[in-house]
Amino acid sequence: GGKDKIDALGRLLTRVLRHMATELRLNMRGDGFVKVADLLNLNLRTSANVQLKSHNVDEIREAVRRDNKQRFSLVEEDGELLIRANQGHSITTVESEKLLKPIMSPEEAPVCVHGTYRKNLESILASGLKRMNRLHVHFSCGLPTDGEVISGMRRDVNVLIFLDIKKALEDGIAFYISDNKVILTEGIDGVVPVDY
Ligand code: HQG
Repeated sequence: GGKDKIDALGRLLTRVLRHMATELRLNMRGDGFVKVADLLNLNLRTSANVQLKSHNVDEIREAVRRDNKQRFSLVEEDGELLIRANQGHSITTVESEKLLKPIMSPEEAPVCVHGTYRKNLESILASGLKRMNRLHVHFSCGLPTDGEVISGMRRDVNVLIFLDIKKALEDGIAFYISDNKVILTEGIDGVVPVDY
């Protein structure tokens, strides 16, 4: 039905805006925004087998609205509609300082927790939290048990790693918060050491 098509559109938007802009030669700004018009011109199909070209602006708006983790931002500038993913990027076109807001004090992030899986734990405890394919290591500012949908970790994680963000900030590691309240860091060369 229509819902499934919109969900499939949302999943494709996530992939394109976080990971594929460069290879698709999509014109993306340092703050991650691209023109919706450019996006709708791409020769891609959603998992519902719908051509991106046969979707329209209203359906993009609906996909953004329906996204439970508020993964996207839409803005209008100079009469043009722009869209971005709020976090989760692997493409290096985006710049942390332009996409995200710096965290200045630990009070801005009283809880900072990374969700992962038991199979990763031994490796994490040996080598720290790595950003892997993304630009940042991701943390949530709350727990799934807080009741709300939490951005920054998956629903099925079975290990929670709490970060001493106060200590990390004191040691000069930069942290940022996205529009959908995910806490992000490049750590030290992509790694948050075990010390924290
Ligand atoms: C793990 C989704 C072994 C890390 C989520 C994670 C989040 C290590 C995986 C966002 C490791 C990377 C980010 C080490 C880290 N050894 N494993 N040294 N260091 N890992 O997808 O944090 O929901 O790149 O624990 O919800 O899982 O789609 O990062 O398991 O918000 O908005 O390596 O992606 O966003 O996986 O997820 P990812 P993530 P959305």
